[in-house]
Amino acid sequence: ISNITRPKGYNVSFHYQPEMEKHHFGQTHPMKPWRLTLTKSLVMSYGMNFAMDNYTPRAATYEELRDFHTQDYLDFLATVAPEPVPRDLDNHNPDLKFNLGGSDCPLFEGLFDYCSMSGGVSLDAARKICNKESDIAIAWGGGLHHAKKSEASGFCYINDIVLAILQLLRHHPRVLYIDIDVHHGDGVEEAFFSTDRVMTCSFHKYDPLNFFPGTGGLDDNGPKNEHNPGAHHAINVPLNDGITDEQYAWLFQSVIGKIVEKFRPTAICLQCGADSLAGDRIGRFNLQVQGHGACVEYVKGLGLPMIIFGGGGYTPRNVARAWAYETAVAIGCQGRIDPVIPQHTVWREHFRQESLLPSLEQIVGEPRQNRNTQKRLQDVIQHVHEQLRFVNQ
Ligand code: ZL4
Ligand code: CA
Ligand code: ZN
Repeated sequence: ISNITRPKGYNVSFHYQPEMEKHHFGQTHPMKPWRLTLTKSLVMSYGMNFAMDNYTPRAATYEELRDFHTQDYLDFLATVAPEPVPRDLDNHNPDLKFNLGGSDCPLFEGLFDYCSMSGGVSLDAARKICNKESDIAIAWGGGLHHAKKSEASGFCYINDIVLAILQLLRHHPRVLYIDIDVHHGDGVEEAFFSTDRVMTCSFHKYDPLNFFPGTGGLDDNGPKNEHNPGAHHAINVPLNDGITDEQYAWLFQSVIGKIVEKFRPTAICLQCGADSLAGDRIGRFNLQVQGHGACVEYVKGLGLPMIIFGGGGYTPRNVARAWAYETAVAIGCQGRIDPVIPQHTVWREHFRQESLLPSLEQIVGEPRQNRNTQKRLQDVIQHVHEQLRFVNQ
């Protein structure tokens, strides 16, 4: 018998497309869509599915994808064949058109289906927020924040977040986008660069020469031309390796608290990339499930309609931990779930590597050295507060 019950007074919906997890970027590629299977399995083994409305969304249509992406890009994405990689006479790979076919954004079997399903999941979440059937809509299969209107980038081909925000803007005057993936949310920032109806705020590891994508410095706040309405509507929180739960939670709350006070969003989109967790294959931070989840708790506490997206996350068992915990936060049952991962989780063996009683919340692994000084974080907060002086809704 499950101790998980439906939350009183609000609705949580879970948007999940099981076909997504069957796609593979390639044997050793860090992006593993089966982390979604692991997440869903954990969510269900706790019985959380009984406390939410569950949807299996249809894929986004070509027309829906066209709301952001260009026709020539979509046509190419829809028809390009994965194998064999054709070479021209100079031995160049002509598929690197639109940045497709390299090691970050490979061509694989069913690529277009995978992309349109990710778009479909996030659009479905946005529709449930617009028609007020959901207060919190969860789309772990979305969150692909690097995709540009005419270009693939950093494991992302279709920007499902931009599509979802465009949908929200049909009903909401102001949308706040928050991004806790360890990478800069450049694609979303760029898409809404010139509007004051969307404010974007990304927290990320910043090292222009050594860490992807190299953008998102403290002074990157939108168009420099004061007459452009998008000026001051891009907020960036650049960080160094090893940031801890305590520092991150403090930073997150001071920055987001001030943004909400000044910008007064009517809906929030939260990208929860799990590569900001400790022990990630690509990320460099020291966040635990608690610290990552505290961001979701804080945003939920603002009481605004919200979409929760997935994103990065390259140590699958930790991705599943964080996203299952954050699903519990959305439902409001995080205090009532057993910290020991249930026996009947399909993927128990992935957790078993760590201990006989693997914990949902405890990430096992060597922490990184913390390179974030308190002084630097204070300067970051000060700068953000200064930017927001120009914003008045
Ligand atoms: C891999 O092992 O920094 C891709 C990518 C494929 C398989 C075998 C190929 C080996 C790490 C990454 C060659 C890999 C060379 N395979 C990758 C500048 C780079 C050029 C490509 O979380 N090489 C590019 C993108 C980032 C770069 C991060 C984060 C997405 C998100 C949202 C995207 N690209 C240097 C790297 C591997 C691979 C191993 C890899 N790629 C790590 N970081 C990148 O924000 C979903
Ligand atoms: Ca980020
Ligand atoms: Zn990332």
